[in-house]
Order: sequence, then structure tokens, then C-alpha cells
Amino acid sequence: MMIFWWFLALLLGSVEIYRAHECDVFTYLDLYHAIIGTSLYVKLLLYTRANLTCGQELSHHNLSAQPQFNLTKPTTFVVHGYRPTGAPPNWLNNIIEQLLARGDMNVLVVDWNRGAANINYLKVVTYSRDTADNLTAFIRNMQENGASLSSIHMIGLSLGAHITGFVGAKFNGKIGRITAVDPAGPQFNGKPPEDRLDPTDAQFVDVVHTDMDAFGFRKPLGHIDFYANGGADQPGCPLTILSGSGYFKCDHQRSVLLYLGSLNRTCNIRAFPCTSYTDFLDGLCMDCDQFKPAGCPVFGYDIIEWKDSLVPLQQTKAFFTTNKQTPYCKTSYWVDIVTWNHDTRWGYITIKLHNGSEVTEATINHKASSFKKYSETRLLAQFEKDLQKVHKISIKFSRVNAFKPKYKLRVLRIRLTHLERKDRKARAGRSHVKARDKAAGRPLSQTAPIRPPFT
Ligand SMILES: *[C@@H]1O[C@H](CO)[C@@H](O)[C@H](O)[C@H]1NC(C)=O
Ligand SMILES: *[C@@H]1O[C@H](CO)[C@@H](O)[C@H](O)[C@H]1NC(C)=O
Ligand SMILES: *[C@@H]1O[C@H](CO)[C@@H](O)[C@H](O)[C@H]1NC(C)=O
Ligand SMILES: *[C@@H]1O[C@H](CO)[C@@H](O)[C@H](O)[C@H]1NC(C)=O
Ligand SMILES: *[C@@H]1O[C@H](CO)[C@@H](O)[C@H](O)[C@H]1NC(C)=O
Ligand SMILES: *[C@@H]1O[C@H](CO)[C@@H](O)[C@H](O)[C@H]1NC(C)=O
Ligand SMILES: [Ca+2]
Ligand SMILES: [Ca+2]
Repeated sequence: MMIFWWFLALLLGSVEIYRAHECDVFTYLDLYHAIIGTSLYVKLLLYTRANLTCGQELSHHNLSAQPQFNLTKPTTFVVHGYRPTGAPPNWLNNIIEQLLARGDMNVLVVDWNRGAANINYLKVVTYSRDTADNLTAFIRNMQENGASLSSIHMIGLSLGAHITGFVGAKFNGKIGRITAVDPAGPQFNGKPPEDRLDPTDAQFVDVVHTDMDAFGFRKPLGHIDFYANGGADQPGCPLTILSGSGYFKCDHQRSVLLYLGSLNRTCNIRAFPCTSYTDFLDGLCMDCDQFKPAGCPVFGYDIIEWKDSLVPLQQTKAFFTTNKQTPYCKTSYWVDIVTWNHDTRWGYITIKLHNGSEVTEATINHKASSFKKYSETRLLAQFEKDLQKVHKISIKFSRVNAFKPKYKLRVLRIRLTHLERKDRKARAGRSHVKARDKAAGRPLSQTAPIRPPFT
């Protein structure tokens, strides 16, 4: 009998030890659930530096039940969006680990998958309001237990971005920061501020747009709105449905990859405040003197460092271009070209920089550039790589009208100025660059190598 009780005690003891190490996970659903519909359940999963991969479900009503939840530390909420297939977001572990690498904080994953997984998007939109009300009650509870609203950062993706806005409005914009990662457009475009995210919802609201022509929101919603590659379509994403299933979500999901890249500091993406993407591509917005000494805003997690200069401006739109894969950041140069053709030439320019081992290319074809005898044409060229020491520049010139006969661009001088390190200049002297006739089936244009004297 004694042995039996011992055995039982041992068994119970080991079960208890096992339970203490158990992790709570994101709700896993599938298409079946999405089709029959799910009813809302808001699960809060806490992650801390104590264990980056082991989530702990929090009680909505008793915060002291989870001792790891330390309210003197800042808290970052991560709020996902619509989940039409019910599967957990694949970026979740990544964002949790990157946030905790950046700071000692509570990361709270707001798992409202029961609610977000439903093929009826309109139903999900109504659940987003309920989720916001639920989170509002939870944050009030946090406040009553000593947390300050300023130390709260909410990161909302897609539909989740509007949830963070609804919560923020309930606290009269006193929450520290809201980050919207491609905020949802359908059912929100054109709505008044109380029915969507807007700059009054938090002390600082930063937004990135990557798919404003489909799943994303078009107009600015924050103190700063970054429009990646203009905000509608992303490089490397399929342009037609024939190119695969990525067609539907690639642009929208790129926002998450860009944000993760800013968190892990793969490379800094400088953005340029401007009224339109075309003006930015034309190089009309390269001057960030108003942000001295910080310079042009850096996209992503660190934009908070520009808060004091951005908030007084109320709303700022900023633009940047990216590569089609990571590292996403490009390197910008001013290209100043002087030509000596008798007649003014119009055309597109492709520039290659060589450093002995690598080559990087920039194409300026969003519109035709004009080259007038002896006057300087200034272009913005964005290269996929930052080559440390440029040995050689080559340029390709192609005519606007490919059916017209070929002609040469007689280059008197080219000067490249690195935008970040203005001291880094590259110059080249006299050269001919031929433009060829595309329609004739010959190479689009001739590449003329120019050997510049570098310093
Ligand atoms: C929030 O949602 C959870 C689970 O869905 C529930 O247990 C909790 O009571 C809700 N909070 C409020 C204030 O309704
Ligand atoms: C984190 O939790 C997982 C799952 O319980 C466990 O396997 C792992 O050893 C833990 N890591 C640390 C550093 O405690
Ligand atoms: C909250 O949880 C703690 C720890 O589990 C427990 O001691 C306490 O009694 C709970 N409080 C309430 C009001 O349930
Ligand atoms: C909570 O966090 C603060 C600040 O990091 C720290 O000083 C304190 O010891 C922590 N409390 C507990 C119970 O871990
Ligand atoms: C940073 O994040 C991006 C996007 O998820 C990823 O592609 C890249 O490999 C990461 N880099 C490092 C150094 O972790
Ligand atoms: C060329 O630039 C790349 C990228 O900055 C660098 O890794 C490489 O070492 C450079 N090569 C030479 C020969 O300078
Ligand atoms: Ca609002
Ligand atoms: Ca798009």
C-alpha cells in the first residue's frame, strides 16, 4: 500500500513538472473551419527572453497568474489579420525572436484565429471590432496593475492594423506606438477615421504600404506612411495570375518581410518624404535637411527615432524602392551627365558599376530623360548593391521610340555621387554611347565602358 501511494505521488509530481514546461501554441485551424466558420476566441500568448519559443497563455482577468508577465517592462502586441486558410502565420516565430533580440519586453501575440479564419471576410471584419473591445478590456486591466500606456507598442498586420487603431482610439491616442504593416483596404478604404486606423489613435503611428491596389489601404493612415516601391506592386512578385498562386498575396506579404528585415537590421532602407512616387523617382525629394542631423527617415522599427520631428508635421508620405529579395535595400546615387550631341536626345539609361569582382545595375526608365548639349542632366539611380570601390562605369542608352533609327549619345562627362556618403564621387570623361533600334532585333543598346579616374 505504501509503495502504491509513493508511486502515485511520483506520478503526480512528474505530471506537474511536465505541465510547468508545457508551452501554449497558436490556434491551428484548416480550410474546413474557415468554410464552416469559427466563433471568436481571443488567446493572448506571452513570449519573453526567458524562452523565445515557448508561449504562455495569459488569463484575461488575473494578470498575476503568469509571473513572467512583468508590467514594468514594455509590452509589444502583435496582431495578425485575416486568415482565410486557418493556418498559423509563418512569420510569427521570426517576429517574436527579432523583437526580443531588440529589447527586454513582453511580446504578446494576439491569436484571434478563431474569428479570423472564415471565408466570409465581412464576418471577420465584424470580429475585428470585437477583438479590439476584448483587447481594450485587457489593456485596462494592465493599467490597473501598473502598466503605462506609453510603454505599449501594437504591431498590426493587415486587418490587425485596424484592430490596433480601434484599441488606440479607446485610449484617446495615449498608447505609445502603433505600427501598421500593409493595413487592410477592403471594407476600410474611404471610411472616416473612427472606422479605421488614423494618426490620432496613438502617440506615434507608422505605416508601410505594399499592396494598396488590392489588399492594402491606399491613403496615408499614420504620422509617417512608407510606400514601398510606390505602395502598389512589389518587385519579384507575379504580375499575372498565370504566374502562380503568389499572385494573390505576394505584394501584401512583402510588407512583413520588409518589416522583419528592418528588425534584424539586414540593411537600412532610407525613405524620402515626397508628395508622389513619380516625384521621388525624378529625384525631386532627395533633400532631408529638415531631419538634420538624423537625415532621411529609415524605414521600419527604428523610425521611432524620428518621432519628434515627424509628429509636428502631422502626416508625411515617404518613398523608397527595394530589390526583389533580401537584402531589400538599394543604394542611391546622383548621376550627372553632360552630353554634346547637337540635337537634344531623349531616352532611357541603364548604368552598371563594376568594382573588379562584382557588377551592379540601375535602370532609369520610369520616364524618358532628356539630354541637351552642354547642360547637365541629373538623374536618381538606385543600384541593387553597394559596391565599395567602383573601378568602372558603363552606361547603356536606349531610344524612347524603338522604331526610330539608332543614334549615339555623346557623353562629355558623367559624375556619380553616393547619396549617403556624399564624399564618394566617381567621374568619367568623353565617350560615345550608341542607342540601337530595338525593333531591328539587334541588341537593345551598346554598352560603352568608361574608365574613370577614381579617388
Ligand atoms: C476576451 O476574450 C476571452 C476569450 O475569447 C474571454 O475569456 C474574455 O472574457 C474576454 N474579455 C472580455 C472583457 O470580454
Ligand atoms: C524553451 O521551451 C522549450 C519547450 O518547452 C524547451 O524545449 C527549451 O529547452 C526551452 N528553452 C530554454 C532556453 O529554456
Ligand atoms: C490569480 O492567480 C494567482 C496565481 O495563480 C492566484 O494566487 C490568485 O488567487 C488569482 N487571483 C484570482 C482573483 O483569481
Ligand atoms: C520586472 O522588470 C523590472 C525591469 O526590467 C525588473 O527590475 C524587475 O526585477 C522585474 N520583476 C520581476 C518580478 O522579475
Ligand atoms: C532578416 O530577416 C529577413 C526577412 O525575414 C531574412 O530574409 C534575413 O535572412 C534575416 N537576416 C538575418 C541576418 O537574420
Ligand atoms: C566589390 O564590392 C563588394 C560588395 O561591397 C565587396 O564584397 C567586394 O569585396 C568588392 N570587390 C573589390 C575587388 O573591391
Ligand atoms: Ca481611428
Ligand atoms: Ca498589388
